[in-house]
Amino acid sequence: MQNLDDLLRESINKATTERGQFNVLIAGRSGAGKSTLINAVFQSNLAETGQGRPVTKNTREIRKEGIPITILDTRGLEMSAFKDTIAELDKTVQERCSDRDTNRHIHVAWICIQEDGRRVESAEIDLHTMLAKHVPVISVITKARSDRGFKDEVIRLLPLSKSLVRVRAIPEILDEGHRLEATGLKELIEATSEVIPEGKRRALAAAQKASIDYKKTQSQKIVAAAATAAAAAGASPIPFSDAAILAPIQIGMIAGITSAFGMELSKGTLSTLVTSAIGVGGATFAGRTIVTNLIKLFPGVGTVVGGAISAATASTLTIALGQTYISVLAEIFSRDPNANPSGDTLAKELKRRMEMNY
Ligand SMILES: Nc1nc2c(ncn2[C@@H]2O[C@H](COP(=O)(O)OP(=O)(O)OP(=O)(O)O)[C@@H](O)[C@H]2O)c(=O)[nH]1
Ligand SMILES: [Mg+2]
Repeated sequence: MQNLDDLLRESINKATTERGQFNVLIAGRSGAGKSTLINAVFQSNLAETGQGRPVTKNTREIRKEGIPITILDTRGLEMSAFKDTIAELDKTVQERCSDRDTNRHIHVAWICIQEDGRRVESAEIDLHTMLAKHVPVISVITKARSDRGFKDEVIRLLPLSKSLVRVRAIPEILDEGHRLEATGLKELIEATSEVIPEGKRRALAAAQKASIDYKKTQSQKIVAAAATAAAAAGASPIPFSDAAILAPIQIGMIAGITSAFGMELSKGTLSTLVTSAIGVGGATFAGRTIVTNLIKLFPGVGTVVGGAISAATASTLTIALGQTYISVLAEIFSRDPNANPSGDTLAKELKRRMEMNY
């Protein structure tokens, strides 16, 4: 018997620690579209979060409680003193990247250049050379509309960039009433994901709102790990009384997915989900409750033989629960990237789908 309250708290701490913190440096001339891009890609209109804390003369640090990202917003490239801006930034980036805590590192830099200017200045070239010494750099062509060879020009002038992405952060209405949709934001997330450490991808998934698919992909890794753990737990058939081992695995999985989707992970939310969807409740619980309830909910996925479930059933139950929960969240956030569903709403929908699908 384990205390449910402790288990919820432990699961939340673990999910939050494993998700970590993702940090991006966004640089570009004034008016290049940095703030617009930040608001289009990340949760919660981050660029409007006050003025941010100044880090150097031209760099502000933007962050918001509950969102696992820090943005270093750098300006001043258009000024004649841009070399000072770059030298100051060099020191800051170097300092942060040598910190023992990887949550302090800068994990990627986006250099924003607007397409209609069709110019790459020496400030941008120098900045990209400096940054590439410390972090992966991605060239971002903003306000994309018609390339006319500009992309190749940027690739030629900023050769140390790992990739280049053309984006249109906000839809554009052309003269004839024709509408150009926002574009390139998902590609920017994918390109970013490729150059950052695996351990930072969950934080990226959580902080961004441009790609629901990316939230799903990162969550699926959590399900796969939980399924492996569940199978190991069931490798010697689990008698019900020992199945308490499954509860922490599944509660941890639900906590992990919730945080990978970027939702606030309160004990209340997690408790509601766990209580009503998997039928664990009260101050203490026995493993048998969770297994019995899950088998009732997923009658198609496993059997109980002589009071024990097999490794296959343990992992199938875990996968069914995880995938169903991902589908609930994906649908809610596809409809509204800024959604903030309550634990109650999630629990009801999770239960409904489990009963419907299995
Ligand atoms: N059409 C179109 N306009 C954009 C796009 N991105 C930004 N803009 C516009 O460009 C202008 C400047 O954008 P900001 O996001 O404020 O630029 P910034 O880089 O943050 O500028 P500073 O904060 O001054 O350094 C605003 O009027 C935006 O609406 C885009 O993708 N398409
Ligand atoms: Mg701005």
